[in-house]
Amino acid sequence: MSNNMMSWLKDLKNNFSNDKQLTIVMGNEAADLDSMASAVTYAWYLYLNDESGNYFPLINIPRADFKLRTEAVYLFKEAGVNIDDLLFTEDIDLDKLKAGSNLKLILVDHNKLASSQTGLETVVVGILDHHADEESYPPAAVTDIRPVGSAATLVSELFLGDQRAAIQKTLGTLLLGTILLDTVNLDPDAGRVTDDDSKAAKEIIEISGLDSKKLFDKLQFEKFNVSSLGSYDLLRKDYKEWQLGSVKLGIGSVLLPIEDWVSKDPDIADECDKYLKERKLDVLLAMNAFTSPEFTRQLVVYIPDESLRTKTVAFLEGSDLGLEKLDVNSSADGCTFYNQKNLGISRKKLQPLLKEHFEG
Ligand SMILES: [Mn+2]
Repeated sequence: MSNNMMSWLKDLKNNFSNDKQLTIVMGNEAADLDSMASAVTYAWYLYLNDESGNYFPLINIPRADFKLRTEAVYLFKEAGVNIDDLLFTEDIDLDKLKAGSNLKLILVDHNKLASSQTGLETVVVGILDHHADEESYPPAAVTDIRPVGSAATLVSELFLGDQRAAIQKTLGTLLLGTILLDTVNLDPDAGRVTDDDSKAAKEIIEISGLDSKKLFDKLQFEKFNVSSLGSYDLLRKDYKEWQLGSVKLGIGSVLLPIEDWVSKDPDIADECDKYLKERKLDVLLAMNAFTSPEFTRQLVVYIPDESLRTKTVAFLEGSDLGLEKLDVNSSADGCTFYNQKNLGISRKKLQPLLKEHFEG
């Protein structure tokens, strides 16, 4: 038996096989920090209470996407967890396991499977979640679905109940960090925290001695710290695309001033071109938004087709965005850069304007 979470994870990864009976504990497909931390810690809890159970946490995204969750990269590292020891979607063949009658599923941080995973409903045996109950699982599944601020609170309560000795730095950091980020540092004004979250967090702070203010501030900073990401990852971190008539439009939301982006990556136009071609886009926009110290919006336009570019740029410059051309000292030929004076137009508002323009 392993009583150390890090060595348990390493053993799990080394002994993993798609050909034996497993109980997979997984978070939702958005794979935010809560989903990932709750899956890992709940699987650890289940193992501590049933060593023969073969509980495996699954991070429900491809490994290459993990680095986009910069707050999770920080928290797992701070906790001492080696990302190489975690299982991601490409490591596990859920359909094969199910076909061999080798799969049981426990869902955390969601209670309805993603549309790409609905074939797995019949093997769901347990759920730990804080979203509205969609009652989309077998009646025999054991569930704890309560509207608290974080699924990590539900996992914390289990450890506080009968595995208090396990609440050391690694586990405490994962659970407390997640609860704090989800509840905006237990702030009632943010409207996320419940009494259960506060109670669990306070007990973990007492037992682990962790500094909650320091942990929250660092997590909040890392959530918006995209300095580790290159242009390709900056574009896809928070990205949406639409087919609007004959035009395929992609808009990335980027948390960095254009000036910083361009000095980080002088080849920004090449990267935009690669990104656009890979996704077969006609129009690629980046909406930059950041606070430094004032909240600021900027816009990057990349459209290789000249006639489409001329028309689209004319439309954007004549719209309510309040665009002002930005002179950027770079070899970024092909990209057009703007300051966006109208701070009220987010991606959610710009998309319908472009839909009308391209489809109208
Ligand atoms: Mn959650």
